[in-house]
Amino acid sequence: MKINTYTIGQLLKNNYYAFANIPDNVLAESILRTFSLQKGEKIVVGGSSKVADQLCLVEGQIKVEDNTSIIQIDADNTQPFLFPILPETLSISALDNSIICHIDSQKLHATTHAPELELISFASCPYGQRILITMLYNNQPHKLTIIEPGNLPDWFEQVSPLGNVPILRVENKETIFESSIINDYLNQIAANRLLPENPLHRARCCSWMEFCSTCLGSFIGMIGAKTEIAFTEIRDKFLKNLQILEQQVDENGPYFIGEQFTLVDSSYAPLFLRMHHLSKIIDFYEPADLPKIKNWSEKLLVLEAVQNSVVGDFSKLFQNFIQKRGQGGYISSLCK
Ligand SMILES: N[C@@H](CCC(=O)N[C@@H](CS)C(=O)NCC(=O)O)C(=O)O
Repeated sequence: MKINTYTIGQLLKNNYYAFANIPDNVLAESILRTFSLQKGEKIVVGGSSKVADQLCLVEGQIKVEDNTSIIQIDADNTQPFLFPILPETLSISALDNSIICHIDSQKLHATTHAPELELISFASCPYGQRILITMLYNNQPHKLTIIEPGNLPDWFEQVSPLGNVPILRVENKETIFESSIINDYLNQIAANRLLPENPLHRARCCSWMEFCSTCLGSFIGMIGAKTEIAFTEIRDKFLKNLQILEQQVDENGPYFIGEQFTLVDSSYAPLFLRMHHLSKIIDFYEPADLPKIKNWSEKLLVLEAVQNSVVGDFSKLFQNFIQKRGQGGYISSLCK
């Protein structure tokens, strides 16, 4: 009998995904996300038929090959493959013995040792919201500590060298700052990989995440503008950047790079949410001029992870933000 040893990477390269003994409580969706499954990719499912059924539900997106009978799980490997306990290796063979593979689970090892995470942020902070979206999308257990600008706790200075939020406290000792670095860390420790593997594609995503920070800076500048003229000037610059972004968004969506949700999406969702709310106060742009961004934004704003990343009533939060940040400014004058 021919025995091939595959690593996850090799399986991916061969367009094969193998899942074994998946417990019923694992959602098919999290499997799809974990492996960033794309249209037409082959998938072999063993174990829970309920999960296999769920995967069949997304047929059309995913081609499910003979979902339970094609593989036979080694009798020794009765542990769930994905969560919560990963065996060091897992042997899978087809009934006709045409495929035997040992999957190296090292890449997924992180899921068994999830560190304790605490996000420290302001309720209104879009950079903190990025982190929250990433954690919610990845189903990463976390504690959320909301602090107030202008009323910072004594310990804050110790954990935030730049005096900014968000801050991620790990295992109640190490702290990390800067939202893109935090997101990158979360992505590395999660089973889900919210960035492409290809280094160039990955770097491209990181570039556009940086671009988002510039857009957010302009957006906050619009809120703070003292006069209508100052507002219009910043608005024009902001819209010019959105036009540049529009060219970069995948033609078919639904996400920035296409079918895979990435950190680019968790970065822009807070901006789109704020744009949506500012539009209720002032007609500051025409969504039809940015059709790809319009579709992308609509898709993001209905995602559960995005909706649950809002702390309290966002309308009120945004109004308060305008009153504080934009005190005496043009936008705040429109709210009275
Ligand atoms: N580049 C930083 C920007 C973070 C930032 O600007 N945070 C704001 C809140 S949204 C902040 O903490 N400002 C200090 C303050 O308001 O006291 C990141 O991406 O994490």
